[in-house]
Amino acid sequence: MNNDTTASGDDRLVGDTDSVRRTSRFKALLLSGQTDFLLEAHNGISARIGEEAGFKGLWASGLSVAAQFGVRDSNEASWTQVLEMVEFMAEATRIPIMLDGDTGYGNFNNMRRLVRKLEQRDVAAVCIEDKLFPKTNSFIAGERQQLADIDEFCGKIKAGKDAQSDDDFCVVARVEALIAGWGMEEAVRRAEAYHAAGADGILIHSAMTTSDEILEFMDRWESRSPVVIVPTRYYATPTDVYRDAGVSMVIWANHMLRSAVKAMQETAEHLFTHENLLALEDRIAPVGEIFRLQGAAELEAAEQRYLPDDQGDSKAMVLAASQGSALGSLTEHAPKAMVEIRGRPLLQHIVDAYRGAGVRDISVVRGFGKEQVSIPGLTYVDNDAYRETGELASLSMGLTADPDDGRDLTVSFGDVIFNRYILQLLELQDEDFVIAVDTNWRASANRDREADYVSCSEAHGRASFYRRVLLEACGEDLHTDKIDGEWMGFLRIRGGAVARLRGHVDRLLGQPAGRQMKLHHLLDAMVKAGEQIRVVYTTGHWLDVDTVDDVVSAGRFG
Ligand code: SPV
Ligand code: MG
Repeated sequence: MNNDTTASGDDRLVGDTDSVRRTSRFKALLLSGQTDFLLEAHNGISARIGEEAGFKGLWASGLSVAAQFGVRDSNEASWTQVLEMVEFMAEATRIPIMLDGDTGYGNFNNMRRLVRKLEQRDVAAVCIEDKLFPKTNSFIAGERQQLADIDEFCGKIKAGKDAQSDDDFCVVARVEALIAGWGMEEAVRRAEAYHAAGADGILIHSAMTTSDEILEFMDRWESRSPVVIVPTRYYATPTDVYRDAGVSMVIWANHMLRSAVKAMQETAEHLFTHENLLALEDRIAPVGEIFRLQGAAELEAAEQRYLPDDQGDSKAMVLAASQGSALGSLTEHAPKAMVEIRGRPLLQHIVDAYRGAGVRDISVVRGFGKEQVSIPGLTYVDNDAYRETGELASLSMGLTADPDDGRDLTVSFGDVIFNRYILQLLELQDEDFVIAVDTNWRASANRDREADYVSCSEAHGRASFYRRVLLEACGEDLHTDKIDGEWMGFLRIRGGAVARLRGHVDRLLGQPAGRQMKLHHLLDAMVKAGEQIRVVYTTGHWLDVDTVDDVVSAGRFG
């Protein structure tokens, strides 16, 4: 092992801790005496995915970065374009990154500049290969490729090492002699020269489908310095073979790009053929997952800290007083609104959707397990009589606590998650009362679950899109012939009409069964009292979380 280094193989340095520089962590990995793995990444999001999977380091592959730009791995992307991409990768992660620096993009002078620029961008290491600029990927006619002059390449390594200001920045020298058909002797001779010139490690590359060459090199090299390998072609070799041979680092060099390409081809083909998103939706990442990977939550928190406290021109009320007993043990101690979906409470997903649509003033009517409903930044109203009362009573308490300040109000339930698209759809209607209705109501009917069915002035169809469809009746047991859809639980009330809503609520609560009434009773009674409730038809984009199956589906909702 090469001992003339500032970092050692100290395990404490290998961990993903913010306090240890990435350069030091990379160097510690290289020198750890164990076999570690770098995953290829080619942009910020693939880098973050690799980090989340648990990798301790990343390989910014020349092939993959070129490919995601849609160009060839022949230095067609300029070095500054590569640099910019690796900067995004470094920004998206905290683990060390080794850039595949091709030939160093020129001579010793370009190499010096490259190292300085990489250090500025917190890239931990660079690997350069002994070929000529512009290089060609090793797997394209490798045997016909020319190799660099040894002395010239050693000068490049020295220049890179002299240029680094962080002692732990690593320069790995890649030997292409086996690829170019120059034989084992030449490979070892070159590795020795590069090691003597100051390279922190040797990457020995092979295009064979077995690892024979690599293992022979390992025998001959006798651990003079750490060895890095790229088993793209000899993928069938069990990883323990590399471990036993003392390989320091294994690079999975292009597998993120290749898996993404396959998935994109399937999606493109599916969409072109079927002109429909339905069968695809469950097979691809939800949009919410993209937001998460982008760090949307952090921005939201920052907005709360730094933006003026603009309450917006509309507000929301979430009715979340019930226990949700159909969820069994999940809601034994915690209310339904706090059941975790993808690591966050259901209510948080709802709040995120409202905030995403610009609604910042959100009140929540809570009841069962109220002390657990404590997401910051919300206004809470308690319905302590949640066991004896229904949704209507909760709404009444919410309205009583709410100053009628002329702003529009959207009422929804604490167990309904939705895309903000639904809110935008409601907002577009310039009416006193608007509800969202799902045309796909048969899915609920088939599952034999309780649902708020609606009958409307016009069934859903091409024509209804252009017409003003009004609610005619709402209830859980409408006759199938009369059903036009399922109410999703959203009621939007224009500012000036909130007082009228209060009037209807009070009137119903005055009736004997009023305190147990649900909101579908309210809608139905409002229509009977002559109110016009505008219906907006849509399909999907929401989920009523009633059962454990729903919780599972919600995990895929996006
Ligand atoms: C890369 O990932 O760009 C590499 C490794 O250089 S290879 O494609 O195997 O040459
Ligand atoms: Mg490459």
